[in-house]
Amino acid sequence: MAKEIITVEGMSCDHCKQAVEGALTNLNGITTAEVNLSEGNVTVDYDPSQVTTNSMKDAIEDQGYDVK
Ligand SMILES: [Cu+2]
Repeated sequence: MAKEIITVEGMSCDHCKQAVEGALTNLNGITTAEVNLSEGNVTVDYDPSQVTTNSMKDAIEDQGYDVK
């Protein structure tokens, strides 16, 4: 398993948190995704053989947020 912290712009409330966490945990290979609203990032635990960080970024951007 690997861990990645992704900086996400535009998350402001609990709805944003749920949207980003939900989009990520829907991807195969992601065990947990936890948004930190005050820091503007999401910490993801994942299996690198099943999912790439690019797929995570696409999933976040599909929800309308910008990934740094
Ligand atoms: Cu929001």
